[in-house]
Amino acid sequence: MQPPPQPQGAMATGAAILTVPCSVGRRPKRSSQRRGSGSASLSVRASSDANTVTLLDYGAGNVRSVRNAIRHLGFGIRDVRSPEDILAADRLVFPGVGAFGSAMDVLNSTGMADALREYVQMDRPFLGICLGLQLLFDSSEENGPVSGLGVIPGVVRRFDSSKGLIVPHIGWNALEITKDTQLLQGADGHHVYFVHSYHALPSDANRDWISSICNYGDSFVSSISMGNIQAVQFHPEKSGDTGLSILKNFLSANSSGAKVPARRKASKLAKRVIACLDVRSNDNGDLVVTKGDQYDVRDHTSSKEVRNLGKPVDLASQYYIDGADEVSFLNITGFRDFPLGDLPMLEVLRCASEKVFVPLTVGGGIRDFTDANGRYYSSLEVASEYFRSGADKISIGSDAVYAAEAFLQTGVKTGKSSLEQISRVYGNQAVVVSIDPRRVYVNSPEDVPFKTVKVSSKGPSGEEYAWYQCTVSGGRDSRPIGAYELAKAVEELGAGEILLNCIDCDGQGCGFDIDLVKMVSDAVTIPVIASSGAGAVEHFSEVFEKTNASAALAAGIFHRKEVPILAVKEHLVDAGVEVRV
Ligand code: 1PR
Repeated sequence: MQPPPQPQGAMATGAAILTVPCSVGRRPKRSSQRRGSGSASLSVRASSDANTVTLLDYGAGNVRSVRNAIRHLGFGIRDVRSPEDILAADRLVFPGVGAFGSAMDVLNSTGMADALREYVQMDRPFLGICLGLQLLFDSSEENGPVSGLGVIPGVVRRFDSSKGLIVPHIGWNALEITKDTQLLQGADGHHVYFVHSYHALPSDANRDWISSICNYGDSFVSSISMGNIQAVQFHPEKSGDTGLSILKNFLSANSSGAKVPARRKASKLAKRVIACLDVRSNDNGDLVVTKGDQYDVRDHTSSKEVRNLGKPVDLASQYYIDGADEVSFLNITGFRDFPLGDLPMLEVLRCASEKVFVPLTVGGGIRDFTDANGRYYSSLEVASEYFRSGADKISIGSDAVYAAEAFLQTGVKTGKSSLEQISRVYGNQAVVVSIDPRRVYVNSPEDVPFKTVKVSSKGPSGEEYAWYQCTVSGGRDSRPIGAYELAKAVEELGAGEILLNCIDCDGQGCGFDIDLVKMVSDAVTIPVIASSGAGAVEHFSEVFEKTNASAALAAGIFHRKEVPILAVKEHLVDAGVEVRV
């Protein structure tokens, strides 16, 4: 396994040494009590660079997006390497990543837990993000119960999916601001991006801390604020302009907040519109965005060239500006090439993540691999490199099909498949399974051992039913498993989301395969992204009205500039579908 990502950046130099007390408290003391009284413990280096923020990256996952957003806003980053660096910080950002229990293990064993408690108790500027909020609480049920930092009374619980609630909570949701804070100025009425399975519960004991709540199944704590201590459950670094302005409110003490009025007040979890870029090298060796018709990406002319619809980073940046809620890159020849040998693709991710402040997913070629020199790479290493290069989620295609087949045959979860390993280390919210099914018509459900649907349009010989046969290697090989069976199996194996393509509909512009999307989105409790076939704005409202899809993805209509993303969003608003505008 590849070592966890290492923090980058420089440490403070030439700073003065002070001493501070080491004690634990629930409520930070006001700033008049900063630095000084009580028994000496950890040394503090005072630094005064107003444009530098200290980042606590304990190496458990990817915080590249947070780094990119901070740098984009014009601030430098100083990395924490020891507890003393925490106490020396003028402004500390703590983007917690990974699982609650392992994060606390690292913080306790390095002495950083005590330093964090002390920093917070002194009421020094602090911004926790996601797990960085949860860790402030007394305890979490994740891998536990596990004790947290104990700064805020209360517990962290898993969302309850037993009544059909889709978990993880992934997407753009609305904040209900309960306390006037500088941090959230400008955020009222806007959507922000969440991705988590656990949440802090509001209670009488922690009411004073809460600055906003959010509703998903139940109300949960979406941000806290007390003196200089702030934390948010959502990801400001992935929440577009709204998130960047929240981050700026924290980074520049004098920022007044972006007072951009919401075009429409956010009220609940929004349906997402995702732009997808199928990427591969063309015959000249240039990495291009291409687009297939039923997965055939070559021109139907004598040249048979790979269609070239633009440059990956340029298109991704444009889609971000145009209002895409997420951008996906699929390395469509990854199944035959080794992704870590594809340095241009990794560079694409790095560059895109510096410009795109909504979630980035990357897929293609995530599997175990032995290169020409006999060096073995695990799928976890491949995924880790994608995460390090700027991906927020990775997407697994072919390898997930093999894992699901093995699981359904044996009934045993070996824990060794790429899907299981990656979701164990990075969390299931970071793992998408991409399904590439092809419709197979049958006369009766009894004809096949797979789940069928009664189709809306009969087959060529009048068949009334179909099953959806999964494929691997970009549709080249068909497998003995249906999309329904695959979706349920990968949910059990740890997938956090399903990207549901349909080879028959890909590039046809005739709409999503509603029968397929409904069947799969009704079968699982993880989010399903409907993909393939969008040709008009009405196709998006149709898929959201008729199925349980959480997001809809399109490629061709955006690349060919036939339908702007904003037109899709405006149509969805008119149709009464909640979206981020
Ligand atoms: O099997 O783990 O290496 O992953 C390969 C990935 O590459 C899979 O996610 C697979 O879906 C994708 N892929 C492989 N070959 C192709 C191809 O097109 N020849 N693209 C391919 C899949 C489907 C969507 C497309 C939608 C929307 N492309 O990505 O963007 O169908 O298109 P539309 O709006 O134009 O209809 P592995």
